[in-house]
Amino acid sequence: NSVTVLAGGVGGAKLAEGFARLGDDLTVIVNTADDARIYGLAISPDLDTVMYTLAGIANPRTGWGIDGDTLAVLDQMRRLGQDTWFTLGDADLATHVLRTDRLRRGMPLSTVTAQLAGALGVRAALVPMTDDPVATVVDTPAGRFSFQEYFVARRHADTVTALTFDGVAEASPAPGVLEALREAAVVAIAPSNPFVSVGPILSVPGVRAALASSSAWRVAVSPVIGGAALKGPAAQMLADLGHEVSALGVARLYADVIDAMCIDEQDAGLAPAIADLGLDVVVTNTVMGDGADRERLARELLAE
Ligand code: GDP
Ligand code: FO1
Ligand code: CA
Repeated sequence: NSVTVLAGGVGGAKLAEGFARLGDDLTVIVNTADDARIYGLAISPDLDTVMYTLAGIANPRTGWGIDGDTLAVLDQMRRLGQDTWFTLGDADLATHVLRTDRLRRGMPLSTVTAQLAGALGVRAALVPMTDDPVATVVDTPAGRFSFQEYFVARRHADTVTALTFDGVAEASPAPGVLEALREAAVVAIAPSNPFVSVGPILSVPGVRAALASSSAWRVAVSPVIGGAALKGPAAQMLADLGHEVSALGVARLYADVIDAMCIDEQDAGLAPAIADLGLDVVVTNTVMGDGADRERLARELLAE
């Protein structure tokens, strides 16, 4: 089976791990609109979350960062009077130092990512949505914030009035992205945030059209279960931006580019309304705890 997953960070990484455990020929296309520069270093949180998860070294408590990492550098940054709201672990910093150096030498992000993932033993193809700079900007009643300021520094507490993906109109899909959408047998949209994780990927020129016309079987897994997100601002964003806060609200966002919607058994009652959108509905346990859960969900999707 050749499988392509569209992913943000934590939710994306979990489903990608499920497919990776099945040993499929796997490509993961990852959001880069969360990328930030901190202490001059190029940080790609969603790429690193997927990379560390597939490498088996992710922090299981947070989903991001490296398991067992320490904070000596961050502690020293604080002594040096720096802001330390973004928790960069010592081992994690090695990734950012190497990425920053290679980008500065002119290497595309997709090549940097393939090298880092390869060095960590990741077998799947890990591909950024684009090699070009794209940055999510969040408008709120308190002002305009970069994505990480909104999400981490302000703990995604602000009402979101608008989202802009700066640079996306001028961006091109990274090498392999369109092919992975067109040539896969299955394309899965992970249970990632539809607005700030999947939204940027689908906004890269050519991506939405490639998915819309792909002959792959296309399925999206809802990140909203029982009207709530398992973590993060997905449910709040649905509400703030005027959508129904449910798996049906998510299904409506994707209806024109998917064949099937996978929802949690808690939401079985929404199946008829989702079917009315012209979609097949897969109802199962979509809560992914350990690796076995992730693998089971991936297997169930492939069985459809
Ligand atoms: P981020 O970039 O780290 O914020 O992560 P993503 O955008 O990839 O995923 C965030 C979404 O994942 C949240 O809306 C969660 O509700 C959803 N999520 C996390 N874990 C699970 C899970 O096990 N099952 C489902 N269905 N959704 C999940
Ligand atoms: N998320 C947090 O909520 N707090 C942090 O301090 C934090 C640090 C961090 C460091 C490296 C990295 O790769 C990711 C990190 N994340 C942190 C996660 C990440 O920024 C967010 O989960 C996503 O971008 C939100 O979509
Ligand atoms: Ca993210």
